[in-house]
Amino acid sequence: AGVEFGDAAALAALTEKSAATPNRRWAAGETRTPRKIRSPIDGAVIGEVREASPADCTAAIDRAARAFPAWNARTIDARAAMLERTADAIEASRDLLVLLQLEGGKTLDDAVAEIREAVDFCRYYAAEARTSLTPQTLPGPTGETNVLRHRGRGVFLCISPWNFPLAIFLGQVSAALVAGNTVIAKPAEQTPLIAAEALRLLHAAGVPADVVQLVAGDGAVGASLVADRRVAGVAFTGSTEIAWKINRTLAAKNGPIVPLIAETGGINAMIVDSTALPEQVTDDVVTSAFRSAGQRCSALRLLCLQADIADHMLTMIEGATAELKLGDPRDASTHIGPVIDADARDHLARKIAAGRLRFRHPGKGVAGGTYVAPAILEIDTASDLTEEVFGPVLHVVRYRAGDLPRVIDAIAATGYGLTLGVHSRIAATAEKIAARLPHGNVYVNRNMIGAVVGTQPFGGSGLSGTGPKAGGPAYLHRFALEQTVTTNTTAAGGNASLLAEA
Ligand code: UN1
Repeated sequence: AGVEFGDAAALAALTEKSAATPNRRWAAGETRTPRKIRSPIDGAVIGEVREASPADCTAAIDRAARAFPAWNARTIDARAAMLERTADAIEASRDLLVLLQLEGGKTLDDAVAEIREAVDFCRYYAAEARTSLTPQTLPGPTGETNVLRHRGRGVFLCISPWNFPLAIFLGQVSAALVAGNTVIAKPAEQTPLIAAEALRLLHAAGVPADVVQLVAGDGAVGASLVADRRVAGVAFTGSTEIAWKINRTLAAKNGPIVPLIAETGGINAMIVDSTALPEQVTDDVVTSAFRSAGQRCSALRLLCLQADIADHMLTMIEGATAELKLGDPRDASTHIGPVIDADARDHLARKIAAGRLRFRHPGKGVAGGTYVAPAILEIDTASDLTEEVFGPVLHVVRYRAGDLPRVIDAIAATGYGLTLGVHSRIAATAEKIAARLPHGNVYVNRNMIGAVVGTQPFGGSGLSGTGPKAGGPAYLHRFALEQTVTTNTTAAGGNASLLAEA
């Protein structure tokens, strides 16, 4: 049987909606010479972006800083209502679906799932703000009141990745906005058009233009934004290397000590012992490693198979992988579309060429596009995989039952701690493995991707990031300034003449 990736009902509902705006010219950004954006599907030019200069960055932060006091003074309810209106608009937008495919190279299933996730982020943070960001009176001695309240920090910088150009972009931005911050959003240079369309919907929902601004550009633009002393916090999703750079730039300012919320990569492992159910393992491995062409930070990278079932499992996994359809993601029957660009494709080709190839999918993709056929590489020990390979490339290692502790140690030694999978019919085995590793999301007897907002808070530790988890109750608090107000309520405290003398 083939592998089912998607929600057919959701897909049908979306495609019944109004047609996408015909012949629309997509554009993002305001200044500079336009740069053409090409689709990873076939290389066709789909729009253009005008990227920011250093002066544009400064001017955008000026406007955001001026807009902050009034935005911060709005009620949480008013800000939350704008996110909810944005969520409604995203659900109704056919253009976003089109752009997720054209610019992001997403399959229909992935594009629909991403729209769902973006909507969930907006609604979840709106609801969370209404409950957890409202002032709280804390218990204390008589004669005083203690109120803990949350306000915005100032200008928040949101730097988002190309692999979830809508959901992560809006997740960061909506959390920062509802907490009272004004926002400079710097989308990945590969996907500015989707970000521009999301921004348009935020503005249409009532968020003032200077309160959330898009600054398009490459890493140099991001670096100049991070270096500005007025930046009161940074939310970043992307590579561990860039998170290090951001950390260094923030520290080198010798300025205010501001929060960095970083969500980075992983060498995500799944351990499969000989008690696991082979059909379930097959489905979950193929989904975790190859859905979204493996371009998720949560994706399975290192499959650890107990030696006595390894050959049987690999035969099943290879059979299921061979059934996946690689090709134009606009075709509803396609499972795997392109990788994001030629650099990614060439990097992955080098990694596959350098490895010990066990299996290669026969697909080619569409001419002019950037496709990578799924590959399975074998390695001798778990510690042989030392870097994240971001694409449809799965590394497999065999272990003997007595060697499980060494496998766990090797996974710990990567320094990453994002997702971890365990397939075992013995509950104690899963618990033992999870207890010895610092991973932020542990998946037992299921696939390892697609964390649900509000249900499976997502994020890791160590080289995988700082937390707090996106889509979880602690996330918003990191965007907020906490202020504890203690007031003397005795006669002395209420005596205005005493205050005047002080
Ligand atoms: C990422 O790929 O950058 O659970 C993070 C998941 C997604 C991963 C998002 N939330 O698959």
